[in-house]
Amino acid sequence: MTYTKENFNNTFKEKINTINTALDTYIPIQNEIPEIIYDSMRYSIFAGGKRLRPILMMACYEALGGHGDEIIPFACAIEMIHTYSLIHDDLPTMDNDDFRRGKPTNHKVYGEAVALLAGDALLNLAFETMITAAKKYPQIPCLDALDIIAKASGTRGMIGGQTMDLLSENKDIDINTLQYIHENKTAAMICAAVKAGAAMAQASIEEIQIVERFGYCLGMAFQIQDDILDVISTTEQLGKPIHSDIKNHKSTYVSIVGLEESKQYVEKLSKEASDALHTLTNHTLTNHILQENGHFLLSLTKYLMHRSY
Ligand code: GRG
Repeated sequence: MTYTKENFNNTFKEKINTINTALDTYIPIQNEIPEIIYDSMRYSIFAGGKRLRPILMMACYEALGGHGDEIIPFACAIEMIHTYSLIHDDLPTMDNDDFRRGKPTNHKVYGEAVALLAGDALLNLAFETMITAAKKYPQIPCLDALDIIAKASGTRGMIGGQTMDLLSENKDIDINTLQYIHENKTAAMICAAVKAGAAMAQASIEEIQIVERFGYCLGMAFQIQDDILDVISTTEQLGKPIHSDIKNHKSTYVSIVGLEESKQYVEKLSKEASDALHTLTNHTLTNHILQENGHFLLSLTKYLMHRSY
């Protein structure tokens, strides 16, 4: 099945609903003290993210033959880690942003100390959620997924990228340093999402390598598109202030190689991501359900390349 824009949007919304329903079960609503920490965690988790990483993980899992709800705790966990990183990134000690996902940032509502703890709590809850699932489903290679996600969110992944980003503020960095930042801060978690999905589906080493290539190219394209949107989009569309990179004295693809070259690079990376998926759909994904998920991933790649928020 090839996705029309309408079909794609509907399927995307269905997948968001699945994730949101599951996330709702993991964070207590009321009657558990201290209430403020749960309120603060829920505030950012349900502030309206695209759920890109969990959706990618689930689609890869299903495209490579995985079925059943075993993937759901891992998909929710990666969204918890992503949300923690956004809460911390917005803090005054980091980017000092007032809006995220179209709403006041966590620390603007709950104060810096609670926002910091809410981020910490989401990170802990992510690992607790995955460990509980690993104990429940001994027949699934859950530890592989845990390993992939732990590494990608650590110092050789997202935190490494964020640290280099901080060190690079107010400096003229070269393209290799920027490449390191983008690869680690953003692409690592996107790549981890698809790789963990493939690993849990017990994909072959060759399939995991193709999926990894797909995730890397998609993650880089996604971040460079983010650099572009910071320049050409609007605050209303993005749900956060534009020109934040300039405000924070950060180098981006646009500031280093210019807008046109950045757009061309996004196209090149998106094509490479799609080529990787074609390899999977043509040679590996043998039945209807697997192919359908492959086509969904192709449409998602196209959608991300043309996104305006
Ligand atoms: C603080 C440890 C730590 C890490 C921060 C992810 C990150 C690293 C910072 C967030 C700020 C930022 C611009 C990161 C680049 C990646 C990116 C574009 C994140 C936003 O992801 P989306 O668009 O957000 O998937 P939603 O809100 O849709 O979930």
